[in-house]
Amino acid sequence: MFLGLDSSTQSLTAVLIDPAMGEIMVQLSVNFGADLPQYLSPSGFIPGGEKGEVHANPMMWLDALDLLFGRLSHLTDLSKVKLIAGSGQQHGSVYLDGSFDARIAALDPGQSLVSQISPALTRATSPIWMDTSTGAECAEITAALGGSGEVCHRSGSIAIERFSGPQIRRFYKSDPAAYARTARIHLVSSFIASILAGKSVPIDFGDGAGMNLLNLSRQIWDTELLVATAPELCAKLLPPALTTTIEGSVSAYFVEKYGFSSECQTALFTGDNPASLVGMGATTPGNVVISLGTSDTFFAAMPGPKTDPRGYGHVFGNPAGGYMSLICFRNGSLAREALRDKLGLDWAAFDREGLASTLGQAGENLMLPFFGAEITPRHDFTGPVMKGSPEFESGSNPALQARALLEGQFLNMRLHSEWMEVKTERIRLTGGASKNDGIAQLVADIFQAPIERLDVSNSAALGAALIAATAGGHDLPALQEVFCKAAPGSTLLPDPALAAAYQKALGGFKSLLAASV
Ligand code: XUL
Repeated sequence: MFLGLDSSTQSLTAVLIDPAMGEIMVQLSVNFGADLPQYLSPSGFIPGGEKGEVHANPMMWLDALDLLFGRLSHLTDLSKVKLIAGSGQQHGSVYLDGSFDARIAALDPGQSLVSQISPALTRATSPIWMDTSTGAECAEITAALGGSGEVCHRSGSIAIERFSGPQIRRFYKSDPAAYARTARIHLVSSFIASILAGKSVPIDFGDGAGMNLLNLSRQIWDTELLVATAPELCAKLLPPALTTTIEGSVSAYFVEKYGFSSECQTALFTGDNPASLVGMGATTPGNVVISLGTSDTFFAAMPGPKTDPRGYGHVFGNPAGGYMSLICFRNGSLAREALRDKLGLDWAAFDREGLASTLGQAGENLMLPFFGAEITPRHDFTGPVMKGSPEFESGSNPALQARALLEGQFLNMRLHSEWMEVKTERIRLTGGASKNDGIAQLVADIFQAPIERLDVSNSAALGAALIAATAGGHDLPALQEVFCKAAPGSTLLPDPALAAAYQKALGGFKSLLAASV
């Protein structure tokens, strides 16, 4: 059996798979807020941060690990686990002194992880991906490199507030003495992987690319970016490595305490988005995952390290080899809900029947579907911009606005993923709104690609389990055939009759955007 762990913002999840049976044997989560209330982090982070700071207590992640393994060991025989891999929320960073490596090499199973590891922290809390406090540091790194284009070309993204490099710089500037005491900087992923392995292990290419520090095409830390970020930084990071690298046996702490076999191996951990790409069965170019949530995200495999010339998209390493894009759209469900409420509609207006009443006007009315600040494209919108028939613009026929909002969201996605130059052959739709057949059909029609929906609920943890099995010698495409199947009856085909209308609408959308920002 192979174990995948995912340490996400709100929970730590385990997925245990048996490739021979083709089955998920156990899925279990520890919820940080509900299960570890002593950390006062109901949503997985410390509330009330100032100036855009969003931090979490890294010891909470370790208590969650002890709790999860304790519960798992009652459910299943962990001695059957051959290999463990995992993923973590991207960008979060953990700061440790020179005692960390010795501490994790000699963990006493009679004590908790937290009691043994917490003395090694040089920074009590970890900035996580929701943190937006590093605007000044992003500007400084960008200036040192000679502009955003250069940072993007090297690292796969322009300097981004939540990315680990700018966060490291902010720590160095605000507490240089603690920074100097820091011997190791880990990501959430490599921190947990190190504890399992009983030694500091590298950051993988998937998660490492979310730091503004990795040279994407050379797959090594980028000297100029390191220098622009903070002094002596290279010495605090191990050289990055492939996700499927096996690091050795699991630490004796886990063998003695939870019954893992001393032969159980550990692989590197990656970011939750690269792991989701694996768990959604989308690691080969041509496959796209669109996740519909509070924000919408678009991610897809890419063969080469191409970057977004406009700097909106990010490029990470693909655990299966090659690269992947990640593009976030802030106005996701938030915008769908805002329009629903504004027009007094219910969700039926956004479903198959509601949308059928306006099918004749597909692509005819245009909406820039932004109810507030957007990051793709980056602009402080104050409300949607509309261009079309009077009954559309006035809202006298609300169904037209429901259609145009959804069309606008997916035309915007199509427009802002063109830089990848990878033809979309299949889209796997996930997240809350993906169950809506009306929305799913509209996505199929706009991208002119079939839509599939999977029965997968923990795609990052499943992806991690598949990475573990792959590192253990199994064939990833064969595993994905079994574990990442489309749910029966979930596939929708595009209507070729709408291709021309949406091609024209894409041009109109682009012009309207150019005129509005
Ligand atoms: C990606 C990002 C989030 C985190 C948390 O850039 O910030 O998706 O990985 O899930």
